[in-house]
Amino acid sequence: MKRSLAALVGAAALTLAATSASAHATLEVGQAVTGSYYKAVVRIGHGCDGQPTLKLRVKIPEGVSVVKPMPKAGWSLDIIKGPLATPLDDGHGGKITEGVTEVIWTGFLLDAHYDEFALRGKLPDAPNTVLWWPIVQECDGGVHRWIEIPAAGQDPHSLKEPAPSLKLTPKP
Ligand SMILES: [Cu+2]
Repeated sequence: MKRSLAALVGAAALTLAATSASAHATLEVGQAVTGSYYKAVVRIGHGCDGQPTLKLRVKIPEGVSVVKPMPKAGWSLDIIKGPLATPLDDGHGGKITEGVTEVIWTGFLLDAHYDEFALRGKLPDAPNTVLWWPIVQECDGGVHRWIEIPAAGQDPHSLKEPAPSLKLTPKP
């Protein structure tokens, strides 16, 4: 009796983990070659406690440059620019000191529906590091802040609202 209950609880925990991983705000592709152009596709699996999503704010990780969001029918697009913490080489002997720091989509997405939001950018040359993409999902009467970053050694799955991560792999 005790054993079967434990097995049941274990199975339930597994189901929960699988559900939350697919339901959070996540990146379609979680790893990419360092220094390459990367298409970030943010997947939104649900609203906030059943409420529809009205706004999505995606913070661009430091070092990601030449960011261009992909326009989306039914959604307006705002691009926030700011000074870069680390100026980047522009490839023509100069420095890029300003860049896109945040992309904001405003529209409407029912909790019952699923959608994807895309942008493209050039990744920094930092192999074997992880870039975190904090996302704030604003709903009609609620908010999800997908901004939690695990501490060293902490299991990201233990976080309630984890930021999506992108692993940079070495150049082939
Ligand atoms: Cu979720």
